[in-house]
Amino acid sequence: MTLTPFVAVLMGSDSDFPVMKSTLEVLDTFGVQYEVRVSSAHRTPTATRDYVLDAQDRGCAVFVAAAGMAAHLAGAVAALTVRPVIGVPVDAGPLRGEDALLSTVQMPGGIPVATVAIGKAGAKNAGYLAVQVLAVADDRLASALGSERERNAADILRRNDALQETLRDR
Ligand code: RP5
Repeated sequence: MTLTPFVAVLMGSDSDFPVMKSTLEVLDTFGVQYEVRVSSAHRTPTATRDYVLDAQDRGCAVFVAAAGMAAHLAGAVAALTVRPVIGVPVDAGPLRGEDALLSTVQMPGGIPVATVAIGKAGAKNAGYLAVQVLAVADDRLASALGSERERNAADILRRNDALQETLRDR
């Protein structure tokens, strides 16, 4: 039986969801299948473990794991699977995500977490990175990613032209 690869998006709390909507928007844009779970490395360690192992068995190709503060979720997921794990440090708490960034990125050798930027910008890039991983074995996704980059480049050139015009008319 061939399993359809999907992305598993985990977050330590439902309070992370407003940030993680940015990941889901990107996955929706590219028509990628995903599952979303609230699962905490600290509050529900056994459920997190059970979900990761089950998702891997069912064809999860990439895990995205988001957490704030002492953000160990991505690392805990990475310890359980050899699938790529993308970590999103969430800007929760008084340190505004700098604590989560260091907790997520400073993994020991052999257990990597591909860590993106803090907050919504990182969540968006987590979506793109997950699509890029899937695109290694999916020509439709690779072509859609390429087309989007071309549109983005054309948009920047247009904005530069508009700025040059504004500067000329000053
Ligand atoms: C982390 O603590 C979660 O990922 C969240 O970013 C933060 C606060 O969680 P709540 O107290 O809002 O549930 O584990």
